[in-house]
Amino acid sequence: MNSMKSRLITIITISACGLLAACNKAPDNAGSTPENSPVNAAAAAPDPSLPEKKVEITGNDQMKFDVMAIEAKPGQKVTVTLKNVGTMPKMSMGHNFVLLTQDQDPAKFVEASQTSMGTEYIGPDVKNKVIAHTKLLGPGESDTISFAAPRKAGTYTYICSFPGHYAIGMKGILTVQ
Ligand code: CU1
Repeated sequence: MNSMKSRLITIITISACGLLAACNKAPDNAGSTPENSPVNAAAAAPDPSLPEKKVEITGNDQMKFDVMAIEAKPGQKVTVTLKNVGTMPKMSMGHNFVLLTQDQDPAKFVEASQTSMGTEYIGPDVKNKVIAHTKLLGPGESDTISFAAPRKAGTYTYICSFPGHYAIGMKGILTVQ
């Protein structure tokens, strides 16, 4: 009886491993077009008991966001619209909004992303450090994204990841409290 039970457990364990292995091989959305949806575990559903927080941000040819501080409650739905109000071409003056996880140094994120033009300056090695991001926008373009504010209170940095822009000050802080 006991040996039958243990054999059964062995079989179950083996099939569970098989399933997990299959899961690990699933594609990780590494497509050529970056998605607007959050890409990591912070992509939890927003808390429906909280009102939506709407934020409109502009980015300009001076490499500045006009909104450098956002406040939200843990789990609150945040909708960000970024508009590029500049006139310079996207190739030389594109802007995006990239909200980073707390364990990511923004300067290192930018460094790891500076050659990733094909994925709008979100590097393959650091894309899992992004809570949410817009598209890279040319002059006059805008993009709107929604995400749940992190459940963990604290400060989260958002940046424009176009090379050089973060260093010049194209950044802001989302405070979750
Ligand atoms: Cu920018």
